[in-house]
Amino acid sequence: MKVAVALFVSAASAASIPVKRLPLLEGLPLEQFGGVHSISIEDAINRLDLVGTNFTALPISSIFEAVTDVVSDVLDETLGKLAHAGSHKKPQEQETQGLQEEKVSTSTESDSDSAEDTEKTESTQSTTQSATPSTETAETTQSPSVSSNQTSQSLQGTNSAAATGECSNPNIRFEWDNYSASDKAAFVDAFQCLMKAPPSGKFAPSKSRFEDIVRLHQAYSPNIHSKSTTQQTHKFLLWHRYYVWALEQIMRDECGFDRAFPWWDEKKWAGRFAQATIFTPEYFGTLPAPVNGAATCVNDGKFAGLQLSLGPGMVTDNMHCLQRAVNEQVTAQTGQNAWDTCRSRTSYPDFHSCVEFTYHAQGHNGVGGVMADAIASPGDPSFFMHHLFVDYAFRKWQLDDVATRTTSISGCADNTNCSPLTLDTMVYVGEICGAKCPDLKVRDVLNTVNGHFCYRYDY
Ligand SMILES: [Cu+2]
Repeated sequence: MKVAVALFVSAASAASIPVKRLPLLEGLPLEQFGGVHSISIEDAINRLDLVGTNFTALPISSIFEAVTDVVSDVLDETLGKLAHAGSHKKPQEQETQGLQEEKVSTSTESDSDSAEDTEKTESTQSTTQSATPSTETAETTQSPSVSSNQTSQSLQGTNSAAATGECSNPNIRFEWDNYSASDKAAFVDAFQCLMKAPPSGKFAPSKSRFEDIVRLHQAYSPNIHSKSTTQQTHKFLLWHRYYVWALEQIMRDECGFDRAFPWWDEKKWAGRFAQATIFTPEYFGTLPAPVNGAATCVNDGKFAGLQLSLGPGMVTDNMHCLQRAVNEQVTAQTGQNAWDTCRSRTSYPDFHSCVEFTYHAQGHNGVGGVMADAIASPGDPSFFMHHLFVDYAFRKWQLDDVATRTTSISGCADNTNCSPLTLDTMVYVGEICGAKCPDLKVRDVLNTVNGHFCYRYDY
């Protein structure tokens, strides 16, 4: 026994010595997460309205000086770190970045076509394209009971500009509170499955298949988020739509997830996220407050004790716990008022800016900790519930003028020079779900029931 005690003491002493990759069981200081760039809804109204849709013509005006450009700072800092890390030989990291750059010039339509063929072959559902008139505005609630029987996503329609019809049998995403307990459990179990699965090797230095998905967002984040209200990319909504859909395919194909997908009606929990029915010990774990200026590790729920190696920011190989730090004053800004304000915007760039900088950002920052990191936030699985809500918002806004908003696009394709965003602008998710995730054009991801996707929401 004495030997055993001595060993124990020895181990405890060793634990007090900083060792690389030692799991960090305490939360990190809040400032390490930076914060997702946000402005108040009043600012959105007063400031973004002044910008209008012509972002390129607007000089950097003093009206924006009061806006804290957190994301820009974080990106500058972390990109600096990445460049620095690159000099330390991080070949995989550079490869991921290089992959994206390279694809700008090498991707072809035929890639997408061949992927589509593959998808059609694999699909368990009919993939004939419906020629019936649009019924999108009549999306209605259906019984959640069908959710348990839905099969894997079918890819319907075509990737060409000629696609006009809707897919015939879209998957339905059910609001969390309309989703059965069995479906909820299966959904969080699918995340666990990905966390236990080995990394593919294509998204190094991720440590699991789940972290592959985090790494994709981390590596691409400079290109898919606006830097500030004056340096925007309006790819954000489109890219995240594809990203969340890619998660769905991975869960289905690699973890046997065979249910409908959920979405989260976040606006009904504004100001009380900690009471939301996703943040419970059965599912995503509770939503703790910060302690002494640091986030708090999540110690209950299906992801209790989860250790992440990616983040904050662009940092890799940095083990830390899944952590949160709720701020209900911030979550209070994600409610109906913000929803209505953004939904009333008539141009895509205006709607996009409103969402990205208001309730999108405040949903991230309000959960806090990992979620308040603009770059590595997918490490908290609740990221996907938040972005399912953002995609729901995008879809609802599109349905308000479906003929226009599912067939046309405008705004900036990048957050430096504002090259025009067009239907032919490419959207990449690093082929993270294999042949189902080819490089696509905006036209392929603009509609959820036509093009590359075939899903809709329960209401
Ligand atoms: Cu993002």
